[in-house]
Amino acid sequence: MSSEIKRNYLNGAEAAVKLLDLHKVEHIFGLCGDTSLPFYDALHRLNHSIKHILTRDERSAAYMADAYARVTGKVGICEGPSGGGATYILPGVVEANESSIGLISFTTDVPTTSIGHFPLTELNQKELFKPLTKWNTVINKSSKLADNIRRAFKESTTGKPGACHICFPFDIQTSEVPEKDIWADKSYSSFPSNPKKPNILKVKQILKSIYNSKNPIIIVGGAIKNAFAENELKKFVEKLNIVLATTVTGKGTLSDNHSNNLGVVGSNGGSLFTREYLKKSDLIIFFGCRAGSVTTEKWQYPSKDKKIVHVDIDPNVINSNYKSHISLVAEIKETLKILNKHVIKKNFKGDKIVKEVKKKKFKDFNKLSEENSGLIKPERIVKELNNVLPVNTYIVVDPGTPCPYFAAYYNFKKPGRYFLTNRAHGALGYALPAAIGVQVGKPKNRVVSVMGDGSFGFAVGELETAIRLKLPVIFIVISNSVYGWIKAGQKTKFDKRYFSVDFTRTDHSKVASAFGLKTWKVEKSIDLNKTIKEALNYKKGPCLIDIISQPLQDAKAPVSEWIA
Ligand SMILES: Cc1ncc(C[n+]2csc(CCOP(=O)(O)OP(=O)(O)O)c2C)c(N)n1
Ligand SMILES: [Mg+2]
Repeated sequence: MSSEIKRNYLNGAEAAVKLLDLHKVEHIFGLCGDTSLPFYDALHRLNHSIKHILTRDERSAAYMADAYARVTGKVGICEGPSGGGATYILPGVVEANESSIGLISFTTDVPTTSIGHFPLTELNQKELFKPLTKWNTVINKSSKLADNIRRAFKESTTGKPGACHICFPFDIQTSEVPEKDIWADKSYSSFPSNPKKPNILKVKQILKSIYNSKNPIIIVGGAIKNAFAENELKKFVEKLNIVLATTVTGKGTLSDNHSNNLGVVGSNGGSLFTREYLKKSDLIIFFGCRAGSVTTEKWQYPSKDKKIVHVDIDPNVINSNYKSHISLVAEIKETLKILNKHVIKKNFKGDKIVKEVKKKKFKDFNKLSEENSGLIKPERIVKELNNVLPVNTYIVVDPGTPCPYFAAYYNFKKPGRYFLTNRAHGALGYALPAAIGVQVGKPKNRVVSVMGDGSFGFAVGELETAIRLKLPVIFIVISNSVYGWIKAGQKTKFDKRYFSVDFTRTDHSKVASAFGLKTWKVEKSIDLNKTIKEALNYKKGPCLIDIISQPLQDAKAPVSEWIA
């Protein structure tokens, strides 16, 4: 029996485990390290309801926690050790923070007493994470541990949700923490919590401004899905029969076949026809949307002279890109509830407008998706998945070919969080680990991860995690042996001076087979439908379909601007 177990007090590592358990944490994604040993030992020995998901890279742990949080609404928890663990975990922490996703990243560290004496893995974690998180701390006294953990839950879920970071030095993990410190406010275990109510006068002004407009359009970002406010939005849209558009992140807030849903606008997944309607609009209503470069095609559409109404929980977003005629800083679900209380029935003919735009938008897509000759077109991949996948399937997509194609053309038949992608940084290698996070959070649903071959290279190691956990994720690789998005940028803006963008073709099906996955390689369009059906019927564990595809730079992608 170790000396640890003979102690008659609670140490920091045990206190942390108990506090996480009290905050209703059920899953932690992470990777072990020397400085994390007391924490792992506490997880091993104590009675709790937390499952630790061992990952093969801390970057994946953070992406998994991010995606898990996106689909469950619970705070995602990831962890990694000092030094390399802390630097590797960063991309997912940043992605969550900038996407307003509640996440806490725990990293461990060398003992506080060794700082400044060149211990292996020494790193100023406080300064590293500070600009990249909503709140962060290095716990330097065990008496502060419980307060710090409670604060991280509160910060990550209130106001504009975001990512927090706690650094947990080795000696803090082994020091005494008083039992009386162990309590939790469970209202901070999911986000958004303590939502800010809107100013009623502003709500009435917004309604008046909508009634006075002729061609209004609502553009929503990810906030409505994050707040589980899809029904409130639907009610509001239907009462006005107004056109609704979304950012890429907001895709699926209303079902794609809802008669008022114009779909995604912007340079990545928008179309000339969605842009045309935006040009005609005389009032743009942004709900929970940053109006960033992609949504607005670099702030061209809507043009700067349009009348703008902007509602967001983050005051920094308002008036940053557009001068608002009315602005409101409030939580979006609360705002929609009050809007619905006061709104009167109007008819802006949104259903008719959307029908016409969609007819034009899908014309080329439908034709291309039916072609059987040549390399498999991205349009065909979207069409076959649309035809075969059940309505409550989660789809996680990477940048490159997947993002614009699924944003523009995938038809989510149910509203909600079924579409995930990393639009804060758009870093390659998100969809593979994120799909694992989704599957852990939603074990009863099917999850499909669609990635470029570039992204596959970033994340392939995590196939082992999927097989170890027997997660029935369907991985799809769009194999074109090129960083296609960048090659398309060279084609359109640098006069086809192709440079350092092509790579050799990997046999992704063989690689995945070596990890133990069931795999298929598809080279002909006519084989795609039956292969996806087979993958769907395979439920024993993860599987992978390697699709030899038309390179993005040769395709007719719904992208108006390749250089973000
Ligand atoms: C970490 C990271 N590095 C570089 C980029 C820039 N980038 C954007 S798209 C892209 C190419 C994507 O290639 P691939 O995954 O093969 O998809 P394809 O475009 O070929 O469909 C690159 C390199 C990025 N988004 N993320
Ligand atoms: Mg590629």
